[in-house]
Amino acid sequence: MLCLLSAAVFMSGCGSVKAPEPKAEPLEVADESLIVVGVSQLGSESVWRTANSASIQRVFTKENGFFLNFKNARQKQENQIKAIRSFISQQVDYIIFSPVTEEGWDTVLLEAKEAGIPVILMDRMVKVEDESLYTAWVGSDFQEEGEKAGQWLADHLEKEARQEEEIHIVVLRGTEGSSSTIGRTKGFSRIAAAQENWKILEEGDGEFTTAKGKEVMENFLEKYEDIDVVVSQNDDMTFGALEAIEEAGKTVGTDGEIIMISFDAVKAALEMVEEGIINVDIECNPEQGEYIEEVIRKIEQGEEPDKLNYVSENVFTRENVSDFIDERIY
Ligand code: GYE
Repeated sequence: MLCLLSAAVFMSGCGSVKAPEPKAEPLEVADESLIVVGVSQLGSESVWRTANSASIQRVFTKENGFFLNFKNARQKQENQIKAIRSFISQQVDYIIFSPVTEEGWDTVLLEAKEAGIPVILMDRMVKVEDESLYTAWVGSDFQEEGEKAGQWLADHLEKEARQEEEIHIVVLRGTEGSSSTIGRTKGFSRIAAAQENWKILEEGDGEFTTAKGKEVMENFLEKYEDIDVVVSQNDDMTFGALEAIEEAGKTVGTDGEIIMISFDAVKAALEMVEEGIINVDIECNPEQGEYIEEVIRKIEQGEEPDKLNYVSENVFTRENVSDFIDERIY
């Protein structure tokens, strides 16, 4: 009976409750030769994210042969799902999106696949049963970034002959459930686990924002008298943490009490590396527009693009940073 009912209501097989078919309403694109791309950006929480969006907007222009429909999901997965569904109903040529968290995409990606629209993931990954639900991914090796941070710290402490001392570490994590948080945490923890004298006091959710980074850091400073290292999973949280540390009357950086490790390497942070305020910044490259364009060009030529496309990245300390600051546009 239930089966009959659901069949009648959803006009589909028993047990597979499907969203109603969206009405096809293709975008009015004046120039038929343009490749139409729908982009769902996850938000604008950080300087990195703004640079990532700018990179997309720079590449997917009419002059370059594209029609861009860009939507900002303001950190909400439901907004991203809505955006993707609207791209499907507009019959765009490609869907590009940066998934706010890894889980929960199977259904909407299946809808895109059934509509025959290739999906290119940008920056973060999805966790899906069927890898054919996306065509390609462009982004960073987050676990490697976390390992680079850990390795830098291990080398630094060795240089300072602090291997015998108990090293107290706090970690400011980014958005829960996002690939960047998962990978950076895993990578750093892997290195930390092999160091007998490292003690991770606590990890807190700073949501990749300056305001939250500051709040979590204030909390850590109240709780722990002796913090040696702050690992902050993006520059925005680092900016907030630095304010909290200054207000608590502690010092940071190459000549200070607290070692600051950051991720992203946006210009304002690189300037702090140069000044010795941040000890090391693990670069995460937001300039992904060209990489995605290359994936699309390949598909257009009937070639199969690589499934995983890693962007190139560096590690910045006071020793090498000066050569890179001037060319930084974000
Ligand atoms: O590090 C952070 C942003 O997923 C790599 O998201 C991205 C991260 C980036 O908000 O600043």
